[in-house]
Amino acid sequence: MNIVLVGNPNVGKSVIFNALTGSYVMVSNYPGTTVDISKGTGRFANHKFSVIDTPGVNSLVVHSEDEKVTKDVLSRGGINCIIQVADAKNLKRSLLLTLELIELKIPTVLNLNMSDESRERGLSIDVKKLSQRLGIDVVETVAVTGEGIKKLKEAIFRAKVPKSDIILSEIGDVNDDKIILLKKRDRIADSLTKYVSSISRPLQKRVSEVIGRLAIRPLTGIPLLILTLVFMYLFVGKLAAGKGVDFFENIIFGRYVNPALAGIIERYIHIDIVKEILVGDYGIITMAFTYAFAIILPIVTAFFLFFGILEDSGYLPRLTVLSDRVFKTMGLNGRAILPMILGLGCGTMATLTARILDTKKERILVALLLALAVPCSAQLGVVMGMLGSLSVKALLIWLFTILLVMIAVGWGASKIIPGTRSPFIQEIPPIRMPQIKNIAAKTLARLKWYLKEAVPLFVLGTFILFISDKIGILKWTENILDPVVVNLLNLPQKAAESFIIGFLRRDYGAAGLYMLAKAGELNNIQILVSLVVITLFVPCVAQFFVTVKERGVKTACLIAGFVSISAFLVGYILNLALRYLVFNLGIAVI
Ligand SMILES: Nc1nc2c(ncn2[C@@H]2O[C@H](COP(=O)(O)OP(=O)(O)OP(=O)(O)O)[C@@H](O)[C@H]2O)c(=O)[nH]1
Ligand SMILES: [Mg+2]
Repeated sequence: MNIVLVGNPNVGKSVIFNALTGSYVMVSNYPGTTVDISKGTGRFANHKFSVIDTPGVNSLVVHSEDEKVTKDVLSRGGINCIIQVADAKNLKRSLLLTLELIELKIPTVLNLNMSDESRERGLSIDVKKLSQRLGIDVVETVAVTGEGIKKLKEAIFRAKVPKSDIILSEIGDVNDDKIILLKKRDRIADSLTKYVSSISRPLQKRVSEVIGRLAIRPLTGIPLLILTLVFMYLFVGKLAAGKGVDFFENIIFGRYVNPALAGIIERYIHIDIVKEILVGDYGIITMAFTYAFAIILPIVTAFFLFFGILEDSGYLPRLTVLSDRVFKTMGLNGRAILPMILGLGCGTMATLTARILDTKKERILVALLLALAVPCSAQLGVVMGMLGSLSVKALLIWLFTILLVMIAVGWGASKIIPGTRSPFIQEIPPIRMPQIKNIAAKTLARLKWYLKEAVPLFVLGTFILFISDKIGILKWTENILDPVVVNLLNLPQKAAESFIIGFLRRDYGAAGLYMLAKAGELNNIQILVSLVVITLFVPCVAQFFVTVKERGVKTACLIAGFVSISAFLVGYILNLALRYLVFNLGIAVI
């Protein structure tokens, strides 16, 4: 039996998917979390069924690429049951989609999810009547607590093709400002939404609502954003990248793991070259594992935790409203901030999320800015850790430079790339208390993915360096890069290695600089310049390939080329400026 979950964005489809299949796909409190399908299998009463989770759609008349994914699934055929997951507190909008789904003539179940929130708002839905009118089962659930999931599973086996005589005006008056699909309509006698009785209840001013509103208004929203960033800096940059890394590097690895491994290798391995591959200058243990586990793992763990809380709170969609004006200068609307912020988690995933944007121009612009100016979590953590040991001034210079470059390039590119900017429509979900269970599951899923994706690349990168070093290519490449790295950027020759392996993984490159700085081979200006360059420099291999897949080879290569040149150019200018200020004017800028 093939079941497809369909519904408006952010209504809880993915939570329902997880509940039906027992697996975990990402769940976050903003529309556009799911941008591709996920498949899973579930079992109920000795029946096995396959379930597909889809990106949210507002209508089957699709606008963006993520919506197209859903439409494609629905038109592929072979579906035995559609579960339309709906937000119970937003019934009108849900029923508009139901009307479209009816046309497909596929057995359907209507799932009114989030009924806790609809109850809280004093709404009560006459499920029986609604079910009779539609001719299908209507099941209320609270996906996050599991309430009603059993009933939903039972209903799957009773799924029927809905009645087809329902007309648009039956949906009732659509005067909710959240609904953008229809203009206000007159309520007719038997409107479907009349099955909703609203018990008037004095609306409590909840703290969450107040915070939600404060986050959007510039006067309070900007200080709140700064506060959030400061928290992130303290938690990720100071605590994890400072204390956490110290602990892992010096105590766990330095005192226990490395000596133990060295002892084992000393005892059992007598071939020099193997020893060198494991614990030499470019050794898998000394370099790849130390970078991956001692430096980056504590940082990304902290970042994923912080980020998960941010995602689940419902703050991000509010940030899109706050920043709409800034994004306008870059030919984008505030919605583009979602992929950009997700890029702080992982640029590869974020490049996929650009699908939620409506026009091709916007998707190209976001792919470009993601490749250029948005550091990923691991890289950002290392950068913050290094800047944290310099000064807050250095951190601000780094931030200012990156933002300036982003806005300038965005502005310029939006003038060159043909196409239009779409109007800004953003649905704002309620502020919700993040659930520890989801944050834990999400962080674990991301860490697993990090280990699976990053560690093999770290090992590969280290091995490439090892071989290149042995046969002399490394020195040769460094010499070739000399004019740029040494003359232009005024960095030591060894920094070239970090830029080279930055191709494989951005954080790997940053970790290389971290080690260089720790060894005292970089002065303050050099640290700042190298960090700006590595932040702007090419996206990692994975992100490059995703850009190829989403935007085509030509665009991806153009982006990579442009980004590399800009990175060095900006680094060069910054280096000149900093040196002028420090040496000629004697101003202690850092
Ligand atoms: N209070 C409450 N929150 C819920 C319920 N179901 C889901 N949520 C929350 O709603 C948010 C969205 O859930 P998702 O499962 O990611 O929604 P989705 O429909 O898959 O969203 P997209 O993939 O973006 O279309 C998350 O913060 C969930 O924790 C529910 O029944 N009650
Ligand atoms: Mg989802």
